[in-house]
Amino acid sequence: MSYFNIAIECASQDVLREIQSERLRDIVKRNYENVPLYRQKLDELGIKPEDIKTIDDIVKLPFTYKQDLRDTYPFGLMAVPREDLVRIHASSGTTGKQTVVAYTQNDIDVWSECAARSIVGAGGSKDDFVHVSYGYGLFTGGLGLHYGAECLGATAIPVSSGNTDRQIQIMQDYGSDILCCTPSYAMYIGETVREKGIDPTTLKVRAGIFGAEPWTQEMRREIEKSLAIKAYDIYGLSEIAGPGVASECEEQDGMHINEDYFYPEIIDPDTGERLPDGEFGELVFTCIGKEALPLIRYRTRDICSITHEKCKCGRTLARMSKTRGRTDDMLIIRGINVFPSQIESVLLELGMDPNYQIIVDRKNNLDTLEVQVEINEKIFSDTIRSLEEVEQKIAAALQSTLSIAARVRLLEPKSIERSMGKAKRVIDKRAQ
Ligand code: DLL
Repeated sequence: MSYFNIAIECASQDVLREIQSERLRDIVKRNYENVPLYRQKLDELGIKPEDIKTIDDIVKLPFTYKQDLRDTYPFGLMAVPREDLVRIHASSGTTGKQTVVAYTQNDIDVWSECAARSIVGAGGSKDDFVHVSYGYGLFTGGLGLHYGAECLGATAIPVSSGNTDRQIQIMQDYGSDILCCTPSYAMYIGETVREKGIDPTTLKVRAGIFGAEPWTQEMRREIEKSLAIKAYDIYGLSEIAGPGVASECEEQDGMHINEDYFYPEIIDPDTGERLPDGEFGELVFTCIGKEALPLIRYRTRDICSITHEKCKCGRTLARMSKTRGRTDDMLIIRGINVFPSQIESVLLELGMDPNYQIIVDRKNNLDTLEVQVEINEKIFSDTIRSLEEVEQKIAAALQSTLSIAARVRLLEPKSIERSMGKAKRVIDKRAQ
């Protein structure tokens, strides 16, 4: 088993707590002194930086919301002078104003180390070619993994997203060892490899580091099969750092959170109360090691659970589960909570490919749910069943999982647009 920074990744809880406490004291003080919004929030609660002594005191601190970043757009929450910033990124958010984030040189170094830990966690080493097909630009995916690869001493191939034929050509010609992209793009690359008649085992690539959007265990199996690799999940968000906030090790049993820099909590999104290990709730991060934007108790809106149990890989860093969606992507259909990931699980379990779209509408004051999914060769070759029967079977499975009726429409292969970045699965016409 290899680690990038064994002293931290396998540290005892006491050592970690010591680091976390010291860094928390530091960022609370710096935020109080340099960021008007934090001074105001703390003053309103009657809290002074001296009141924060250990990491357990974190519960006394106020939350930070995406709206706070929007209200202070673009640079109002920075805790350092403008000239100390060396990099800007922005959220890929599709609604509202973008949120802008910035980094000092030290922040970039911290983030790069975290991304390097992720690559090692996925079995990578300095001898590998790391093929980066996340987009480069304001989105953190491309540059995040790129700097992680360089920090490790591996060789980054900055392909960026798009031009799938060229991606495959480069994989073949250069011998890429590790592929980094969104899981939906990995599916598409796998599909293209198959269409070109290339045997995936002839490609050198052995692992993939896929994230930036939710994906299910079923989708992992599909990707692993189509590219003959092991597929690892990586989590991050621009407000906190970018890819590498957490990622899977070779056990593929939860994503290790780099909690020496990003202190995690799970809370009940309605009451703000902290929840124990194992319970699902909203993930909240405090950027305890950052200089430019050391956010305090940032509400990610991602829903997951955390465990502090030691992993079989030897790492002691807490692990987060795959996300179950976001508090804001949960659909409420006829009063019932529906997560797109539940629909994806049902489809994949029934042998469909993850090429689907969820369309929610309102007709005669009643919410409607339609799931469109492409037929694939497996279904085609199954001559015993008519397509109508397949639709009915999927509808019945959705009804039993979601407790809500859905109309299922099978579409021709390739009729749903493929995504090279984050896939857009849900079209909610009620909001338009
Ligand atoms: O998506 C950073 C990233 C890039 C992560 C490349 C992993 C790989 P944002 O564009 O700010 O940053 O979007 C952050 O994406 O709050 C989650 O809702 C979602 N997300 C990111 N990674 C995962 C994942 C990047 N592994 C938002 N599983 C987050 C589920 C994820 N959702």
